[in-house]
Amino acid sequence: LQVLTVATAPYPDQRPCSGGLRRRVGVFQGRRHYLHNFLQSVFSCIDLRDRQGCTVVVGGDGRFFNRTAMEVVVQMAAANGVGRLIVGCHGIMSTPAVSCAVRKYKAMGGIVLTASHRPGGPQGDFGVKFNSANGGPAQEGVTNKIYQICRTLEEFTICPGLRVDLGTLGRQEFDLENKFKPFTVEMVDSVESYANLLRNIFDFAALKELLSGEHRIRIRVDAMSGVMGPYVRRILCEELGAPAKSVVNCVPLEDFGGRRPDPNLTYAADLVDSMQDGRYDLGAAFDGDGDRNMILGRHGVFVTPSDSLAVIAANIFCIPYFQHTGVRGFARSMPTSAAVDKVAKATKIDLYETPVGWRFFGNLMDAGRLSLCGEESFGTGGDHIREKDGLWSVLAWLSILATRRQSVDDIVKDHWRKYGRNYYTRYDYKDVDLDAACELMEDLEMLLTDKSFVGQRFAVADNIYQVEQADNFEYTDPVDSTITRNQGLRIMFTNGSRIIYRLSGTGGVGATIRVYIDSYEKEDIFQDTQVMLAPLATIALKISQLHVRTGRSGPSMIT
Ligand code: VG1
Ligand code: CO
Repeated sequence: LQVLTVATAPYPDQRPCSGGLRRRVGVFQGRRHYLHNFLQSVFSCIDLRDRQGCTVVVGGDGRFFNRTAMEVVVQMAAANGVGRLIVGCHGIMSTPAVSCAVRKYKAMGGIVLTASHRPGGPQGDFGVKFNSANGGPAQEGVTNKIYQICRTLEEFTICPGLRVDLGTLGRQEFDLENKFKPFTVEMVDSVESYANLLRNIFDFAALKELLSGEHRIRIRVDAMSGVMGPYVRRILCEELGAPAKSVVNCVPLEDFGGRRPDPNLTYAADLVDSMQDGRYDLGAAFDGDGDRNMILGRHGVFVTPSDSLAVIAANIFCIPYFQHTGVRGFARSMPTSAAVDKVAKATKIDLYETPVGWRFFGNLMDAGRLSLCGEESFGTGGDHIREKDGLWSVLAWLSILATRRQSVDDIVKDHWRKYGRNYYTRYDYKDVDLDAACELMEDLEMLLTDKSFVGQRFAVADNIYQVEQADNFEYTDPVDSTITRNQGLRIMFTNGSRIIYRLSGTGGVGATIRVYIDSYEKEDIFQDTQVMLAPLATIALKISQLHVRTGRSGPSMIT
């Protein structure tokens, strides 16, 4: 097979964010060699000596353009000296399964074709994510290097004649010109190796008893027509005995059936509705690539992701894996509620507060300092891989239910009784004018880093909040001492409440402003979240002048 070098012109906008490069499908289709350029930069960023003959894992969430892109990945990997590609059957593999495979096959890295929870289809989004040899999202040094190469790229190499059969399991070999060794593609059953990983973490016999034994509970799991369908069918139904009808939307669709594969109360409303009548004891949904999860209790009672993390932490020894490894540390991203902090304190386990994005957790895990972590954005996971893991989180909850034999609701309420409750909400303002958003953040930083800001009191009705500390969050990695700055504006009040302002790093057009509100109550734990947080929300809007400055009258979404 012929290896071609093709001349190209660089795109200055290919800066990868924490979720890789995410763009409208039209951008990938319409701009000449847009995908090729980015992939070349990914391959070029791997040192030539490391790249020759190495193994790379490729998966995707099955969205529109996945198949086309997969062919390009294979042709370019071959031309760039990769020796072996591990590919999910039909080019489909969840993000956690890719992380698992990178580690299992000792690959140089992984490529995931996904735009996560973003909509799919010809009018939707597509994306390319690059993971490092530890199986986790690439560190900033790597993504910066990719971006630098992107900006000056003049050519890429490709084997245009290479045709791979994505539908047949097993090994396919290709002889390239000027190469001694054939290039091999291994189509693997990624569900099987991922299932095997979970078998070694959880007590499958106990879970099987829970889902299909005499006193079984009923579950409802929505794969949202994303990548998770085959995984939940195989693991929850075939292996753990849940009835077939307990899993829905299990066929991966290119447009996710027109719905957004975003597991929250807004986009997984069908699931919430189907749980209203109390038929199911636990409900769960995933995002397109299977790393995010939402947990619901009977009647659709919502467990916030921050509470989910704290509850798993408090019940961590219901999971056999942690009985063996012990617990090295807990972590949460900075905007995630401080609920898990209370568990860490009570159990005297180290707690890390990191910037948003999973890569910071990966570093701590590699150093043996972290066992369980999570983000408010519907992500939880352990150190078995280096990505958040949706199905792992569901099995973690099932393990807790199997051990405690209580309802989801009672477990959460007991948790609040013991540790107090962090009321938590997030306001998103989408598609805000970029300049307006940046100016808002700059002015806000000036305001709240001024010396006079600390000690100020804000009152709404008879609630008074006094500022204890305010800053622009910065993180020093305890393992390699790298400093990451500018990670969100924080206002911390004397009673432990927090308001955080942050610009999304994964957005497409314009800016998305996120406002996170976290408030701790020791006694008053059974109130409505939005009612409880209303005074802080008012203060958050007042301080930032958010509505005046963005011309909005309310958030685009509340989670
Ligand atoms: C969002 C979430 C963040 C998450 C990231 C990738 O980032 O807030 O917690 O790690 O998406 O998730 P941002 O910068 O838009 O707030 V995924 O499922 O897309 O890999
Ligand atoms: Co995702």
